Amino acid sequence: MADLSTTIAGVKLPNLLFNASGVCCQTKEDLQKMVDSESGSLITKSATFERREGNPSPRYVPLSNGSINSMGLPNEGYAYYLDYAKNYDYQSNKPLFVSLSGLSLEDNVKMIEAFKAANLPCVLEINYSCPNVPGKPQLGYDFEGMDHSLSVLAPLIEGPFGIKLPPYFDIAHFDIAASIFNKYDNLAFVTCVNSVGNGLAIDIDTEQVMIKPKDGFGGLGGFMILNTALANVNAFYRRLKNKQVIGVGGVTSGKEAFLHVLAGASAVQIGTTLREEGPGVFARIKKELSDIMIAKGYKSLDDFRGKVKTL
Ligand code: RRO
Repeated sequence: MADLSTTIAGVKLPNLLFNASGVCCQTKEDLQKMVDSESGSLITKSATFERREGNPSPRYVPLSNGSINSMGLPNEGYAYYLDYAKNYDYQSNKPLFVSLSGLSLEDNVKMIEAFKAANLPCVLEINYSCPNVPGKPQLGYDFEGMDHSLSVLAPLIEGPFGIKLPPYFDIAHFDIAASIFNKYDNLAFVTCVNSVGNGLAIDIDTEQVMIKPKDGFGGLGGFMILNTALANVNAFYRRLKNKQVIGVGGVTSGKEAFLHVLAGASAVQIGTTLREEGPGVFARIKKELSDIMIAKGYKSLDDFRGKVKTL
């Protein structure tokens, strides 16, 4: 095998692959499946201050080239994940990331204060990009709001942390977002991308939308968003100083994982393919990526990270 190890926010991962928050990570049983898999790390479902049921079902549907979801932030409440993080065996297990998605800045402050008081070696990923809570626009598209949130949360967290971003589609937006992120020294990584928000899937036979919440509107994931994901990874890789990018979107095989690293990713998360295939996906994609690297003569991720050539 080629060397697939990486370091994120100063934490060493035995390999670059792990789950995208939201998949296989809501309950302790889900998280144990991630621990038992060949992933290099694991991340919890985005937590809110209180437990949430989420939106009515059907709220996730696989499509021919990806998926659509409007889960609505179902989670056990932050205290559940804090308890999990407190009892996690950091010595003998892979690193743990915890995703937080407060419905207000005050909720994020309260959750972060609780994690800080516990003084744990887990890494926080603050989710600025859930597209599916009715009546709550995502902060990732509100640059002033995101800057204000970071100005409060970054000093509070103190240590290295990351943020989960929505996809951006305009060069001006990459520039504005990067100029904000570069102001915060302990913002160690950005995770690009969350699902492409508010797509619509329609069944031609029934002439019905395919998921129930929000009249069928939901976040798109899987192979159909690969090129949007690669663009966001590369755009931020080029613009961010002393920060890392975690790539997510469209990874179905070692090939797409390789492309994410070539675009600049230091780690790669898997969402839709994990949901459809189960945790065995990590062993498969590790092997496929290693085979590609060996065929190309690359020994480690550093040999080709961010080295995509332009014409
Ligand atoms: O729970 C969700 O509906 C959800 C979240 Br929090 C997110 O960040 N991204 C997504 O596609 N779904």
